[in-house]
Amino acid sequence: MSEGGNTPYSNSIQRTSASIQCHQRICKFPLINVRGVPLMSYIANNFDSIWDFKPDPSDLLIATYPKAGTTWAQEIVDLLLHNGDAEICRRAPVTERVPFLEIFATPETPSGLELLSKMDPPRVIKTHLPFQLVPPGFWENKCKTIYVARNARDNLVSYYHFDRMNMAHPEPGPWEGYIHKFMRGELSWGSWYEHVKGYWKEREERNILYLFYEDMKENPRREVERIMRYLELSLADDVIGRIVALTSFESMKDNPMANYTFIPERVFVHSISPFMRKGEVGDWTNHFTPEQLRMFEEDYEKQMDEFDIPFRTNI
Ligand code: PPS
Repeated sequence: MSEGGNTPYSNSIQRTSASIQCHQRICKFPLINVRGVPLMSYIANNFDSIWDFKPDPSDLLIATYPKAGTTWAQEIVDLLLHNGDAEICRRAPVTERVPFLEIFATPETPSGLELLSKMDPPRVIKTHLPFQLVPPGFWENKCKTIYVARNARDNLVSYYHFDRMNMAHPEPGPWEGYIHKFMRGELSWGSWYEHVKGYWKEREERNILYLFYEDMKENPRREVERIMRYLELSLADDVIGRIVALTSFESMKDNPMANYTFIPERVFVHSISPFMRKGEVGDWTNHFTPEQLRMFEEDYEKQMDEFDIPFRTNI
């Protein structure tokens, strides 16, 4: 993105003094604020072209805060759109079947925009952008949007382990400090609190299907059927059953087109923490000390004050 250009975000970009740190051809990108949202520099510096993306009205957006259940939703949707055909849904890695809107090219992968330019609509598109940074074309064209939200405690734990294993992400540092970065909204893609609230506020006006990871764990069939109805599909009972089985944590962990082992090991180091790590509700209990939990909850009440979003930390 050119600084000072005539775009909605030109004046809101703040260059950080941090530089890109590269080790063995893997680059850790500094975070740059775009309208107050920290994004990795390769996203922030290309934000103009992301903002200008013009979806087709038939395109479907899957939006999430990182680590909230994106890949799970992507896999469910792809299977629903292909009548539960497991072979077709193994045609390519999930990153190619469902391009990641704001991801820019690395030596290993093309950018999301490049992939999208080569696909005919209807396309399924992934984003982690908070509501206010989603290209306005999605709302102008009334694109269907599925949002998956996950309770803050488990979302934080999952993000922590992901930042440990993803060599392109900023260093997570120790757990104790990471909690504070999460609470202050300093991680890539910004504040979890603002993210979940942003889509919640807009869900009725924009016809957003707002799902919860915990509901998907509790009763996957019910949630798969909910997505099916939203997509205006009607699949046979046995096909729905197959989709539920194919998108269980165990099946997806074994699926090389969904489990992110297709990313080179020097970028995603699964031996540090696998992408398909635990897939549970309540793993936060293994991470928070009583004191950390007290502090986190006190802050949570303040940040979520006027919002009554029905998150569950246990099922
Ligand atoms: S990303 O990188 O933001 O796209 O990651 P995302 O897919 O949103 O989140 C990864 C976490 O989701 C868990 N996961 C699942 N849980 C239950 N069932 C299924 N099928 C499933 N697929 C992915 C994955 O294990 C990560 O959570 P944690 O808690 O780290 O295990």
